[in-house]
Amino acid sequence: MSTIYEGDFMWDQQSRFAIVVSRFNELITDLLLAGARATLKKHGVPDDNIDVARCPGGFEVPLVARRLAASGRYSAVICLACVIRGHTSHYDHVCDAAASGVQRVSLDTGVPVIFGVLTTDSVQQAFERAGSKAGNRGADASVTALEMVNLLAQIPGSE
Ligand code: INI
Repeated sequence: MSTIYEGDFMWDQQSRFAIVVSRFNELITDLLLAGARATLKKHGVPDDNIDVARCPGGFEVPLVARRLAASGRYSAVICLACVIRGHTSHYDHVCDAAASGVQRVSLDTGVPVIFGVLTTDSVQQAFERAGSKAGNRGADASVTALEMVNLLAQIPGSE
């Protein structure tokens, strides 16, 4: 008999969520944070079950996420940052470090660590993805976190 595992967005009372948010491009990351919080709240997660850690930039996000994920306190860690392309290769280094770091933390700890990091060519593109015409990547990250927690709880051996 075959099994299909698929998470829904139900929230289990014991679940706690951590959000790591960078201060770099704070005008935008504050909007991502608001979107992430509002979406968790819409799905029934009380503020008391959401902790927030602020860090300097996207480059630092994986280390903070790792500490939070390894603490055993959180069902998922949501990572929020905003990297905007400049005139040097700095952008690429920060993006690569953030993306590979977040994925590594997730695979190393077994905790869903969600990549809600905007990587855009302009400030305008970033605002569009932080609550204006192209949705809110922070809100999307919270939906992904809820689904991943639910999905992993169904798969044997995931505890
Ligand atoms: N950090 C960001 O989160 N976004 C950026 O756009 C950015 N730019 O463009 O430089 C950025 N740089 C800082 C970096 O994340 C580190 O905080 C810094 O290099 C110290 O390690």
